[in-house]
Amino acid sequence: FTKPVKPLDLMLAIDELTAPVDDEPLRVLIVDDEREVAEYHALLLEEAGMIVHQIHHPNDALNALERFSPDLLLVDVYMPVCSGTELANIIRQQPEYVGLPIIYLSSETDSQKQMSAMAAGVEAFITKPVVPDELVSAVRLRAERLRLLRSLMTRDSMTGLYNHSTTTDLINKTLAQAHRSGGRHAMAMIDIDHFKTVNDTHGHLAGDQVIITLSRLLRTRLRLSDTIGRYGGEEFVVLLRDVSIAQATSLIDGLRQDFALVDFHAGGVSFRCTFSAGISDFPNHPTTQSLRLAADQALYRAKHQGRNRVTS
Ligand code: GH3
Ligand code: MG
Ligand code: MG
Ligand code: MG
Repeated sequence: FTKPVKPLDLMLAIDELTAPVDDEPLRVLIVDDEREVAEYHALLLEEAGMIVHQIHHPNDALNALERFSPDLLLVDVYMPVCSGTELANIIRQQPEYVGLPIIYLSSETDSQKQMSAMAAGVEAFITKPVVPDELVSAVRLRAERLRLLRSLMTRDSMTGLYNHSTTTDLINKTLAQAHRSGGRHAMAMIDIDHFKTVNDTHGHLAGDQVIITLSRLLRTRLRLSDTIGRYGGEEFVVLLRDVSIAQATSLIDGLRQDFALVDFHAGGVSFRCTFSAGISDFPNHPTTQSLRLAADQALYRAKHQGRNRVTS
């Protein structure tokens, strides 16, 4: 489950690594009772590279929001049972969707009705029939803005990894799911060795480069389903899904060996760095806190046994 990478590759594409907006396609949920209209709008957005999910009944909206997790909602104002305005009101009451952009679609041209729709927390009003380019750019602009805001809130700007609180949230979610459906996972706490000395000897910028390189190693070698977070300054936490503690230990140990071979350069001097890691496993340790404690204790042993090693 690892992708091989040459140490040299790690130094490349730092811009890509730290770019705050990921390149996953934008996701749009369309709520419209008229199937043909929804289908046409979906087609326009899909042609622009977005992933679109359609529902035709507003009662399905909350469920679809949770399962599809869109970056934007495109809602028809006139629907039976529940109007688009009512739907926007309901959605705005859910804390997790406070920032979700909503665009109304309607043939309504009465400005008074548009105003009351905007008052329900809707971002924009587009009248049908839509001008294709206008629809696409209105959606893209707002969905990308949400992506950027989300990324600023959830990621560490230097490495692009999840920040401490997001990492904890994601691990909590993974464990809650594992409690329901089974599964074994492992946690790794990773800490760069003698990092103070790296900073003191080679300067803070060189230290930053080491942190960024290790982040890139983690991102390129672990799977998308693994959660990777920058927990503190030069400390990282990884939740590896569906692995035994033995598999996790050998995987992280492979990363340790490769990282130790990376040559860093600062002020005409080249140097190398190592890290130590501690591993714990679920369900042996059933909560984020107990996993973290066990991994921390293992890390402490790795440091005391001489560093540059992985302990469980
Ligand atoms: P050990 O092997 O025991 O982990 O030794 P250490 O020197 O790495 O110990 P410690 O964890 O106490 O030191 C961490 C240092 O990392 C202290 C801090 O100045 C530095 N640091 C934290 N965040 C950053 C950062 O973003 N950039 C740089 N350059 N240094 C950082
Ligand atoms: Mg309608
Ligand atoms: Mg350290
Ligand atoms: Mg530390």
